[in-house]
Amino acid sequence: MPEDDLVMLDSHNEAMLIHNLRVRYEANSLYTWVGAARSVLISVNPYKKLPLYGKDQIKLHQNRPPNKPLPPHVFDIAHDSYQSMMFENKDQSILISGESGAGKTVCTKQCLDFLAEVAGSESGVEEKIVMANPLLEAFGNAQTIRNNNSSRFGKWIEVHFDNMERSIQSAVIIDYLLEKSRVVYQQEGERNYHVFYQLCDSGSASDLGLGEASTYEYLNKSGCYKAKDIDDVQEHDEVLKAMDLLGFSAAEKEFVLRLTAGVLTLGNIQFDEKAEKGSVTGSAIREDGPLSAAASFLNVTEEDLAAVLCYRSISVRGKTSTIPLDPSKARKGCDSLAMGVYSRLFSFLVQRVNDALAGKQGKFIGILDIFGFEIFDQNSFEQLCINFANEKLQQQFNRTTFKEEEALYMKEGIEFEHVEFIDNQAVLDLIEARPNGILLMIDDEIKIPEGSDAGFLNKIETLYKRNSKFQTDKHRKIQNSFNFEIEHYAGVVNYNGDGFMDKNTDTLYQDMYDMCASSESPEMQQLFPPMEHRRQMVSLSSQFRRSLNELMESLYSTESRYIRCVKPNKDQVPDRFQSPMVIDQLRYSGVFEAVEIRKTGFPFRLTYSVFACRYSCINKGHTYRSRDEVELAKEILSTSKQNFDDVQFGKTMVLYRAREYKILELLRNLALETIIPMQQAVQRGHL
Ligand code: AOV
Ligand code: MG
Repeated sequence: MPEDDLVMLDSHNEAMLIHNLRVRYEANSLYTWVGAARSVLISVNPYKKLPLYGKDQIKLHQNRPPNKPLPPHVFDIAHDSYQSMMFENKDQSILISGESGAGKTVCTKQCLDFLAEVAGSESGVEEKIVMANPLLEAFGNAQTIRNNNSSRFGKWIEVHFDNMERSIQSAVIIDYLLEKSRVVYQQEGERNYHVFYQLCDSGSASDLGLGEASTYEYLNKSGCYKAKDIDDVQEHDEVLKAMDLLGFSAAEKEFVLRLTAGVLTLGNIQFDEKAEKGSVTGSAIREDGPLSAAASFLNVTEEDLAAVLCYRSISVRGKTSTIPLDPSKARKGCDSLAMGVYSRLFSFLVQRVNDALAGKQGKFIGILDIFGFEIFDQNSFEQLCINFANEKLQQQFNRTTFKEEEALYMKEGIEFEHVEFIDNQAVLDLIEARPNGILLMIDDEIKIPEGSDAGFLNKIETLYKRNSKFQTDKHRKIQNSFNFEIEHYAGVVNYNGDGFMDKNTDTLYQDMYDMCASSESPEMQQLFPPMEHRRQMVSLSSQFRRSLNELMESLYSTESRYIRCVKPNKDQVPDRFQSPMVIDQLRYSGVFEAVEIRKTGFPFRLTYSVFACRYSCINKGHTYRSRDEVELAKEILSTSKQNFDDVQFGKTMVLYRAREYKILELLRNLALETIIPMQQAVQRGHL
């Protein structure tokens, strides 16, 4: 019989843990606890619809009778968070992790559905929280080879409650690292963001004068137009509905759709070589059609748009001059305009959603749906940021789990074996320590005029050649490669530093920014505020470090629960459990360590009164003499004639491990089997 808690297994080697998960998965039991504290839940993606969700199931989990255990469920995590928030009056967090396609976003929605159903609100804000999803997913999700609805941004949703009524009052969404490059390029078999296909396929196409998806350069390179199981037309209706519900004005809705069309059209502008003064190669725009369409969508003049695409102002020692761009530079610039506009549009949407969800703030439950650890064949700047975030979260997980356990044992004054702290501070220092952490070094490099990827690499190579967590690629000297390796907690990742500088510079060229800011559209002015001091370099790494540090600070002040999502196979199909893949994922997410921590500690703890209440029945016919509650617990155990030598008696509770728990439960069940019929007999009046 598979255990619904991995800590309860007699043997804790990896093979046993995986076997247990496999047997459960085959019986459609997706969820498994790691420890009786119910703070870590494993969820294996079934890739098929199971009758485990919906209002009835929410009710069932909400009102579960205490003595009738249900199998572990994602709703338990939401339920326990809600209960703890109410009874302990403490902010809560649910941290959901796992690789692409493991089910993080689905889990997030299920937790939100549970809270919306159970807590509700007076203002209807819970419906808006749920409806923010189709809107943000249209603009921030795309079909990838790993997931047909892959979130290309991380998000933290804080749901705030009324401290008295416990109903939902407001919510805040914070987004992290939207993948901008997808707007202009997707690899084979992947799609651009859903919204582009929605626009081309739906009624909005004729309103905007758009053609079919295949006529757009930003959509027709990857050979993929349809996403599996996604109905773009229907989703588009949802998006329009969501915008209405979230209080977008007609003008704002139109602005959002037109700007999206504008980004799409920028891809179709083509550049030809043109001779400029002094036989310099410049660019001319091949056809006016896409240019005038894009200019109209962006609400700028054709002349201004053509000028910023074909020329660039540069200032040298305070003197500004204009240089022509050759077609390849012009193309690159045009793409960066598309990415810059799109990412600002996305931030605008998040902002508008937050306006609609704003309200009084009280205690909150925060849910984090963020990209898991990534090790690809080619790893770049994005993977470094993502893996850095995962290192931070892993540290939070370890510290919280260890600290909480040890603090409790000390408080109870019991003997315990100190488990060596598995801390990944060394890697975090390598990446973020001042002044020379790798992410800070990238920032330094973009600030100097002659900064380059190679310059950055040489510097970190010299700085860290003796650091045990860092290594430059063996072939670097021979092949002049840009690769370096970092030993993350989840494994060694080989990063290719080529392009780091460009990727870290999150700034639109000044001319392009000024053009957008000069638009007469009030919404464009909101996206590109004229007063913003653009000359200051904004780096992605510094923005991300700042928002991540804020998130961590807020997480450390909450009580956390963790959902570790696992993807059972690469093919996204039901009923296929590939053990090697699962082992890797459990290792990345620290599940094996969590089992280890829980196992060496005392995962079962009951206060003396609860213990007596539950287990005094195990000695049938015994009359207890102890008055003191500690003595009573000892008497219960000693009179049972079993070996309970390892049980610990703390100041307020009895603490023990899985072995003792199983014996106690067995004795209790045996005792109840004979007691219950007697009680029933009493109720029926036979005795
Ligand atoms: P992700 O969020 O973890 O990937 P999703 O939550 O989008 O992954 O899940 C991927 C797909 O798996 C969903 O579209 C569903 O088809 C299926 N799925 C997940 N959970 C369940 C479930 N409980 N029951 C049935 N099907 C499920 V990514 O955003 O790509 O990192 O970037
Ligand atoms: Mg997702």
